[in-house]
Amino acid sequence: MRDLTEVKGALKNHQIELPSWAFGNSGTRFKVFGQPGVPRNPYEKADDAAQVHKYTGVAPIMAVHIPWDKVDDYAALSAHAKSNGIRIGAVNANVFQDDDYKLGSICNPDPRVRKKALAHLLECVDIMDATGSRDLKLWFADGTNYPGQDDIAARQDRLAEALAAVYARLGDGQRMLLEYKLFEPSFYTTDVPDWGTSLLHCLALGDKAQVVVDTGHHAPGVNIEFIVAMLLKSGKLGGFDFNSRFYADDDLMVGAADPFQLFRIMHEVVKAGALYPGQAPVRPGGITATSAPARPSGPGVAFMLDQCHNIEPKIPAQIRSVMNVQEAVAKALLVDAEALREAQLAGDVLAANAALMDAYNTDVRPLLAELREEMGLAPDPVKAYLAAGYAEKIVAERVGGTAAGWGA
Ligand code: RM4
Ligand code: MN
Repeated sequence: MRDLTEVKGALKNHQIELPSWAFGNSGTRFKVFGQPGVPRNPYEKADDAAQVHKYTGVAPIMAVHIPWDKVDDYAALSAHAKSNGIRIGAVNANVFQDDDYKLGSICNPDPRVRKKALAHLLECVDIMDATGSRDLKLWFADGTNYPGQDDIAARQDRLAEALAAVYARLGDGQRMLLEYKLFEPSFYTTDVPDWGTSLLHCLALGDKAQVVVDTGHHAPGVNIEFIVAMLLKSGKLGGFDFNSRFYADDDLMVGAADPFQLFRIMHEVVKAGALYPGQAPVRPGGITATSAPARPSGPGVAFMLDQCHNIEPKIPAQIRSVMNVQEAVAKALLVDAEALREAQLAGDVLAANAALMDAYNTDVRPLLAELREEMGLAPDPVKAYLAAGYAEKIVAERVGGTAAGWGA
């Protein structure tokens, strides 16, 4: 069992980034169910994100998605976020909702379309300059539906060319995060379908290019913590898009479908010292290593949520999601690293497994409640949010205008 003061210290330093789009209306391709009180613009999204931070104390960042969050003055949006105690995080590019992109964006066979998509990506870097964002998050819907539809290898060349142009535009302290996804909307090939493809491109580009692991973007049964361990070892894990899935890319609340998987992922993160910039790797013999292997230094891993709350109220769902991540992190921090390593080296299968399971089966909710009280917060964030009347206030105030929503 580790020192609880140190565990709480680590939890205070671990920050979670919220997706602006989680606060807008969303749905499936069958129906978008509107909710009263949803934001009409990115400023109101920032107001809602600030509520999540207000009650959790560990979510001071809101990612934006362009053009969904297009504003005239990004410095003003940044200042608005700041006045609410949060900041603008990753800028997510969107090259998948224009008629021109039917056959792809930067991998499209038509050079005119590729040029248009590249211009959007470069515009996103301009926005990063204005907001002070560190990360450009790139996900491409590019792919094909039918064998023979396009040349698989040629599309990779087009992809590499565009990524290189964006990479060259990045300033100091800016990064490019390349997200992979197995399938959807393309059903035969996807141009960045897996971590191998993303990693190959990132390695070719350089230090500022890193891989994003969206937990909903794998085939069923894939061992995500193995991917995480490999990316951490190579210094190429740029961030997570956390969410839960039962079947495909369900974008449900993280930790809802498989909290044990989330724990296993966070165990790899904690071990590698990647929970927050400056965290030392965990090694046997104490909390941190005295002879830790040199790790690539850098701005750290972005712990982002990428979720949609189609049927549940959005702000408390984001609060719940942050709490779910915190619970997994707390359990990962409680792993007795020394006992685990000793058992592993002794080949004691059952003791090694027990070291992990003991931590996972610990009820960390009292510890987290205590942590919140130390931070001057209510012990139960959802309850405190619901009691404060903000939900009723936005329903009353946000009348008229167009509710933000998927595609809005
Ligand atoms: C994708 C991917 C991206 C997100 C879009 C909306 O499936 O997860 O991260 O920006 O959806
Ligand atoms: Mn994602």
